[in-house]
Amino acid sequence: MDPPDVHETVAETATDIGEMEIRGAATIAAAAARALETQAKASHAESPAEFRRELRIAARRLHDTRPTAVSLPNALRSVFRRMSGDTVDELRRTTVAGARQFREDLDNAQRDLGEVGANRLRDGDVVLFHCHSTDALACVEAAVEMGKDLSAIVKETRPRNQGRITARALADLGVPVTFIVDNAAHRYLDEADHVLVGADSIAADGSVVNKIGTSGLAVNARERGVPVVTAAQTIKLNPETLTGATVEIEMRDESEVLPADAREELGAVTVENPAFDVTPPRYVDAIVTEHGQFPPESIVTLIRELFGESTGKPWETPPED
Ligand code: RUB
Repeated sequence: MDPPDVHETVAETATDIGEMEIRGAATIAAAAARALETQAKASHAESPAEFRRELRIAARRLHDTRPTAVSLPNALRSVFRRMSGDTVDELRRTTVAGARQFREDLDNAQRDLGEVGANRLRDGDVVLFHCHSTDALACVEAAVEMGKDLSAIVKETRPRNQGRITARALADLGVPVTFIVDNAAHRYLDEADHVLVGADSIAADGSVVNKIGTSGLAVNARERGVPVVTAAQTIKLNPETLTGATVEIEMRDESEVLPADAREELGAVTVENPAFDVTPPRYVDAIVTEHGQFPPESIVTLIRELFGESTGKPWETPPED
């Protein structure tokens, strides 16, 4: 049960993120910022302290939905950083403006990284995709706009089948798609010129946390000599990590893996459903961001430049104060 101060839009957004109606790191970040904006607009707080408290409760509700995509705490932190003022009206105005600015920056970053990533793709290339990443698709969209003919191999991405969303989006861009089950990826790597994936979190050592199956794909791609490119705007950089090992990997419900009857037939076995995995930096060739493309080893410098010491979680301050 949500506290009465949490606006219904915040509660609905949090539920939708948890249930993956809203999914993908960039989309989650934008939705969280929008929800804080709604909370700020609708607030009846009678004092600045009460306003801040409401925002903290809302942010905490949003934060506790999915643990892996760092874009979510980065989005919340960004809105809190821009919230300022000595009156409720000022706080409201700066929060609303901050949330809007954040979303605009997100769109611009995706567009800019798309252009950077598109320059890696040559006319006639075949690109292999895992899961559904709007950052990865932005690279293809920009390449298509540049007049390049690409084709795609898309992995189904069990258990949630995000590959279907990617296949549809690519087809809409006019890119011919071959859709494969996950287990066929190794065979099709021989036909691919690039593996292009997104990220939920990138650790300071350049480890890429992304949809489960990314690491196996990257290891196989390295063995076949196919470059692995991660498209990730800098909101995906995780300022609180040294290696991806410290990022919490979300474990989701077993019902996503097996329908109830099949689960019952299996009987006394454990079913696990990790949503993400960590690809060590040695299997990643380039990380494409809105600031250019980087080898994984130089991500630490970018994190220092962009985040400095700002890694706190303002929404964790007790709401009572
Ligand atoms: C989505 C996923 C995507 C990243 C990047 O996982 O792993 O590759 O979030 O997406 P889920 P984007 O479907 O479990 O959320 O580039 O759109 O931010």
